[in-house]
Amino acid sequence: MLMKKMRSGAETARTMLGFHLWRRGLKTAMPQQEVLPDLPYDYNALEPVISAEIMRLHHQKHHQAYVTGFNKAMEQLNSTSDPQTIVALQSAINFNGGGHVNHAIFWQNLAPPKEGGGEPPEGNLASAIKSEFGSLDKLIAKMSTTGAGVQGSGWVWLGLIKDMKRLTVETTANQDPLASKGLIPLLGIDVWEHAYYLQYKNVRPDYLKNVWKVVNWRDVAKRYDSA
Ligand code: MN3
Repeated sequence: MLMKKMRSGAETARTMLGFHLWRRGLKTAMPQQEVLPDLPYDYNALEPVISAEIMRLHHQKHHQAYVTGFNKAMEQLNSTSDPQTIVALQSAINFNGGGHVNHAIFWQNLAPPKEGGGEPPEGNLASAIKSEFGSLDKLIAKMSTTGAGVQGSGWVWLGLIKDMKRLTVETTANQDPLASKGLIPLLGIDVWEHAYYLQYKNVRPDYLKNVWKVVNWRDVAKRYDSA
């Protein structure tokens, strides 16, 4: 009898707590917070192409800052109905949200050589590259030249024009995602100085010459096949 009473007391408490949380949830209905995704390899796994120091800072500081900035802006967005405030928040959302999206792709686009980094693509993607650019080497040359020419901070991309099923090389400024050009991102190379400066100093073309040794074409091909 006593046991039954205790259990029912605990049940009541749980129910009340649930109701309380449910009410709080209604009041502050908020999208789930974004979190920094883990790297799929160790910080030093891309050496000597990209140093552990760069990878650690790039992931723990830069990517984390985009995640934090995006969450903060979304929190502010969800706690206001003032149009001026909402409009003013858009650039923070685009910049930080774009940075989060772009880096999440970038980490997957890379792999240590012992896990397939630098190995040429096979299958449908290999055929598509050959028919669009002539050869993988020509695509690499085109992306390297295009990436070196990005003024200031930005990205060079291999993207897909979905309705035509055609590949294209494009750039985006700052943290604009490739989707802002209506394209599907397959491979993105970060050409912000923070991606290479500690190791390559001002010589961005050297970074762009070496980065291909750690490009994960298997991941790029998977994105192509599932697009
Ligand atoms: Mn970056």
